[in-house]
Amino acid sequence: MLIKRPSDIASSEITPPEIYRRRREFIKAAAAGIGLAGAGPLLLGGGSVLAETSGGTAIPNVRPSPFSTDEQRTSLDDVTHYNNFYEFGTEKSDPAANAGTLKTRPWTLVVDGACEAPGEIGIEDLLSGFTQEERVYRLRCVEAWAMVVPWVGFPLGDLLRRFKPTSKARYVAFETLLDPEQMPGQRRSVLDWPYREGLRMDEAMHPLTILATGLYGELLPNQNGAPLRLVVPWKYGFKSIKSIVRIRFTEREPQATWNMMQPDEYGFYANVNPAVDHPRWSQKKHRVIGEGLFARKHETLPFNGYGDQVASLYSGMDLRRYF
Ligand SMILES: Nc1nc2c(c(=O)[nH]1)N[C@H]1C(S)=C(S)[C@@H](COP(=O)(O)O)O[C@H]1N2
Ligand SMILES: [Mo]
Repeated sequence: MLIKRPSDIASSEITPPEIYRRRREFIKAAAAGIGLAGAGPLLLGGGSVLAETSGGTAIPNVRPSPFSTDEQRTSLDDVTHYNNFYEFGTEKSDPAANAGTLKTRPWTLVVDGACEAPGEIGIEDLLSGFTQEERVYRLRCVEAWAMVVPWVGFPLGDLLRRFKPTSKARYVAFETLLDPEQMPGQRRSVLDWPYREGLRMDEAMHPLTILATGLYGELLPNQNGAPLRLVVPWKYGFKSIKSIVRIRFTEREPQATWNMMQPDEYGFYANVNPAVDHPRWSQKKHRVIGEGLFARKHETLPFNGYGDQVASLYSGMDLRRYF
């Protein structure tokens, strides 16, 4: 994500992902060269570096999902070091460096609003009470880069049904933790905290929409939104709200952070649509991080390739207006 004020434009936003990545590899190699290689588990053979804040805990009994893409997966190193999580800084490298201050246990999710059974549920019950599946999804950011990530999680709809939404529940609103002690980025007013997102009820209940608890078979690293984040594969990455503490059923369209900040750039629907350009970028193609600067760009497909499953949700809607 990117906001318009030039002073806020992070250099990693303007640096093409591949160049940014090489710079990191160069720094790693240089560090190894001056003798840090013996310094401990941080630098592993093959150049893979574990996230400084990674959970590193395997999630048991993860089931593969037929919804997964078989595209080549982005390396764990890239997935955990090229992040957007403004609560920990606006540079892509900031979340990996800074998210260690987030405490993910205990963690309670509150579910309320237009439902018959409002309540709370702890992260341990979310992990043990729902079948954890591996879903390999491509997450495409609005700035035209994407990653292919083996998420672990479960359908959001399975959770929502337990709280018995009423007929007034037309939308679902999500909120990230608000705690400037743990999330130092919240001490600056770059965004109107807490980070917020929303889905229409049918989007939230769609079987492709998951709450992720992990990636690459392990609990989510903090920088990827531990302990619980949303992943909606046919929408732009910014819909994937991280470190969720509250879900609320609403009658009206809820506020969504980037939509509030820049309504002409980031629509509420955020459906990946190659036919509708972002005011500052073409949406027709994208790069997958890790494939190399000279790799052919990928054609962006409507709804990020999930049109067969989700296009019907939007029939009759003008997707230029509701972008
Ligand atoms: N709370 C919170 N959630 C967030 C963001 C953020 O800044 N804060 N950034 C969003 C954006 S713009 C993207 S592209 C994805 C990035 O997820 P990743 O770092 O796991 O790739 O997280 C989304 N969720
Ligand atoms: Mo994004």
